[in-house]
Formats: sequence, structure tokens, C-alpha cells
Amino acid sequence: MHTYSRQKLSLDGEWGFEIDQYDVGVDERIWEHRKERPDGRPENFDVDAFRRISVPGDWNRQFPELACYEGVAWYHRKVERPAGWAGRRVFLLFEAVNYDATVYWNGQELGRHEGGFTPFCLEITGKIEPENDLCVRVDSRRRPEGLPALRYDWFNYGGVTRRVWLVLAPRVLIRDFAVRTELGKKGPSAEVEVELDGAQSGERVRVLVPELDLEGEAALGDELRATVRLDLSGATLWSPQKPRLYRVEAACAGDRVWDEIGFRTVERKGQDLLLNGRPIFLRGVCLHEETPRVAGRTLSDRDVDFIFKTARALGANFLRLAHYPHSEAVARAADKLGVLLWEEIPVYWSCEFGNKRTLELARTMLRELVERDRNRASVVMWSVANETPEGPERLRFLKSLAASARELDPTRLVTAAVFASRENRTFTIEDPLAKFLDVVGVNEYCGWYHDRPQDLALFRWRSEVDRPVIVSEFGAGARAGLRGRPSERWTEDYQAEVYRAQLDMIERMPFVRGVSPWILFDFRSPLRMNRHQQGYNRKGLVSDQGVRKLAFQVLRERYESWRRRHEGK
Ligand code: GCB
Repeated sequence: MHTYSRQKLSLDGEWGFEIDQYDVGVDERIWEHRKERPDGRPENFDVDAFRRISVPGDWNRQFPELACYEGVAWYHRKVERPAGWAGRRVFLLFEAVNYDATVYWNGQELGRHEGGFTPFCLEITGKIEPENDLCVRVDSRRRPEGLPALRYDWFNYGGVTRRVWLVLAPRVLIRDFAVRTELGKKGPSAEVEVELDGAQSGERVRVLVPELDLEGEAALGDELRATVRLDLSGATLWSPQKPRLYRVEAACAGDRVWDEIGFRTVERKGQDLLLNGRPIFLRGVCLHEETPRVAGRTLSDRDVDFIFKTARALGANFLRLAHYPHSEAVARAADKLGVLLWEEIPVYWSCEFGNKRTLELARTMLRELVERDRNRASVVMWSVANETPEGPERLRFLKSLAASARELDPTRLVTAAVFASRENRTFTIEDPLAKFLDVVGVNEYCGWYHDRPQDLALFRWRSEVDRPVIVSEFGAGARAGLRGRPSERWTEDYQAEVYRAQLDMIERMPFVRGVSPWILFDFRSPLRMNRHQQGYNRKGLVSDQGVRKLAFQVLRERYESWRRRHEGK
């Protein structure tokens, strides 16, 4: 649902908070916050006496005693009705709650949402009093049928991790609009699909791009959708070199919404990736939603700035946002700065591929992500999975998910990160999933999880698929400041050596159209407890304290020479 340009009231700030370790709050009906039960016994939870927590923010970093807590907790706050909002349509928007949220409004259950990284909106029209009571049950426990499932290589930060809003809308509202750019024979054009709620079919929908003096119209069909065509021959297409954004407005029945949108196309042709019809090479890096010195999952504007400054310094034009949808602010910044993005849903390692509910959940996450970011020019591909173990159930699951991605958004590429197979010194890209993708991501850790950096010169790579390939991960662990011989693991020198050998090897892979090494920053992971890692995955090019390691410079130099090769001076 479009909320970006609407009048909003932020509900960020201090909320009440308490953990419910034995999960009794639903039985005790915490959200009713009675001081005593009908039989006169006192209640065990009292929202008015809850401790304070910052929203947005996970609980693990805010309370030392909850550093490793995975479980149920309750958030609570009062919400005053803003002046002039009585009788209007109002929605509650949660940008993300990890993992499972049940929302109670004025003592009633309002809705539930599963999935830690995508937004959800609940309508509260007609339910708003001058003063309201908002209670959220959050359950951060990992579950076998969840996404991600039980085991993954990052930290499970629990809580209301992104911003919360009240959103005001008119009775008849533009639910959403999606801009799809095409490169026709006569020049670029766009289709803008506008979706209404509460309107009558036949009503006129207008789409405007004031800076281009463009205006188009169409009538609403029975499904309350209309498609307006715009001739973009006068527009500057969006690209990393020129990330031009235009204000695009949609208007119907007294409602008017807008967004800043870049017009561009992305396609694959054989093994090539084309942006605006021209071949492009992606010089990227992977990223978790965690930056140095930051308290937990939540990113501030400064953190987003820091991400892009660091990526810029590396010479990157591409980020792989692993392994789940990152905050919308990252995609919006990428639009402004001209950085291309790979966005992903957390179908990671082993999930319940045979479980229909899990597939449904993956589809919902994908839809929520696509609906949020489909107007971001920076986003060029949706990834449906990372390193999932091969097998018939997994293939069925991911094939169906790839088809859903195409249906939801026919204008972008579908990808997934897979493994190559190996025989002696030859690696072959032949995962049966590949033919259902547009772009194949290959994760490989030559020189780290197997073999030594010097062995890479002997390796041969073949691709059995007529698709662009991105080396979506490679890397090595290094403790910042630990120096030694290039043959000594965990030193910065060893990591730099792996990078040199990898980049040389990749230059001998003719089908590669992009690279995103693992990873820009060190990040927390409970799987990484040896003496060098101490709770962090140390494959970052930059440490958890913000210190650049030697490999940063190695990659930066190579990216500069690749930039010259692919783009000229
Ligand atoms: C991978 C995973 C990534 C891990 C990384 C590692 O292949 O995709 O999530 O963190 O390897 O460090 O082993």
C-alpha cells in the first residue's frame, strides 16, 4: 500500500515493554490491562508498570540481560488521535517487527503478521478514540517452518525493529501505483498502473510528471485499476552515472499521491545484463542490515549514509542486500545515489520446502517486498533463495516462487544464490534451478572453506546455463589488526591474498557479469564463536569497529580497473 506521500504521524519513541518468557500473556489478556481479573485476583502483568524501550529498536541491544533473549515480549503505548483525524480513514503501519507480531488496538485483536523484515498495514478507521491503547505481542523465536528457519548465520534481533506510523487517507484512496518503463522502437515509455480502493469503476485516473510536462489519463476498470501510458522521449533515463528521479503523481476522485521515481529498464540477453539496453557489469559487495558500532538491527539515517559512503569508497555500483529485505531507507538512498540493488527474501539454507504453509509465507514476503520497492529504480533483481540444498522439494518450491516473482513484477530479473558442482579442479554451474532464473548467483569460498589461495590459479569454471552469472559471494575471515604472513588464516594478509586470487580467477570466468564478495562489514552471528570471531562473522572488508582491512584496498583497486575497462574513463 502506498504510504510514502501521505500525511503520517510517527509513533516512534519510548514505549512500554516487558518480556513474557513463558508465553502466558495471551491467556492473561495483557492487552486488556485490567488491574484485576473478574474473580478479584490481581493480574500478573501491568502495562502501566512496563519498563521503557526505544522504538524502533530490538530488545537484545537495549537491555544487557536480554542480549540473547529469543521469546515473547509485549510492547505498549498510548496513541492520541491527531486533531482533524476523526472520521477519516487511518492505518497503522509497521515497517518491520521480528518475527511474529499480533497487534491489539483498544483491547481488541486487530491483526497478525509473520515475517521479520517486511512492512504491514492495518486499518483502524472507525476505531479511533481521542485516546487509544496499542499493544503488540512480539515473538522472536525461531521455528522450523519459519523463514528463515532454525539455523542461520546472523543474529536474531527481536522486537519492533523499524519505524511505526499512523497514516491518514481519504475515504476513496489510491491504494498503490506501479511504474513500468519500456524501451520501445519509438523511444522509452512507461505504463503506470494505478489501483483504487472505495472508488467507482469508470472514474478518471490521471498520472502526471510535472517536470516533463507530461500528463496521461485512463478510466478505472471493474477491478478498480487503470493503466496510464506516458511517452518518456523527453526524459533522462536513470542510471548509476545519472540517477535522475522525477516526481510522479497519481490522482483520482479527490486523492493525490506521489513518489520520486527513476525511469530505467533492466533485462538479460543471453549471458548479458542490460541496463537501458546497454551491457552493464556489477561491481558489488554483500551487506547485512548491520553497520559498525550500531546498536542492533535498526539503521539511522547516519548509518545509511555510512553504508553508501563506504560502498562508494570501494568503487561499488551494486549492493547485494542479504539475506532478507533491508529497510526501505536503503533502497531510497540507492535510488538517489545511483547504486543498483539485489533484494532478497530469507529463504536460506534448509527450510521446510515440503511445507505448503512455508511456501505461502515465502510468497507473502515476496509480495510485501515487491509492493514496497517496485518503484525503486535501484532494485534490479529479486532473489528468491540463498544456498538451499538441492533436491526435488526445494526445486518445486523455488520454481514456484520464481514464477510468483515474475507475476508480481514482470519488469525485474529473478535470481537466487546457488552452489556450483566440482570435479577435481573444475567447477560447473549447473544447478537445476538455474533455468528458472534470469540471473544465477554463485556462492563459492575457494581459498577459505577449501583449498588455499595459490590453488585458485589452477581452477577452471564452466557454465552450463545461458544466463548472466554473478559471483554472489566469496571471501575469507580476518580479524582487523591481526597481521602476519599471507598464508596465515585469520590475518588481514590472508584475506587480502584470497581476494587477489579470487579476482584473478573471476577474470577468467567469461560468463560473469557481476561480483558481490562476502561482505562489507563484520556482523554478529551466534555460529561464530572461535577465538578470532567471538560472536562475529569476520569476513567483513571493514571491521565491526569501522576499521578497513587490507582486502578493502585490494578490491577497490580492482574495481577501479574494472570500471575503466567497462565504462571508460
Ligand atoms: C555463505 C552464506 C552466508 C554466510 C557465509 C559465511 O555462503 O550465504 O550467509 O555468512 O557463507 O561466512 O560462511
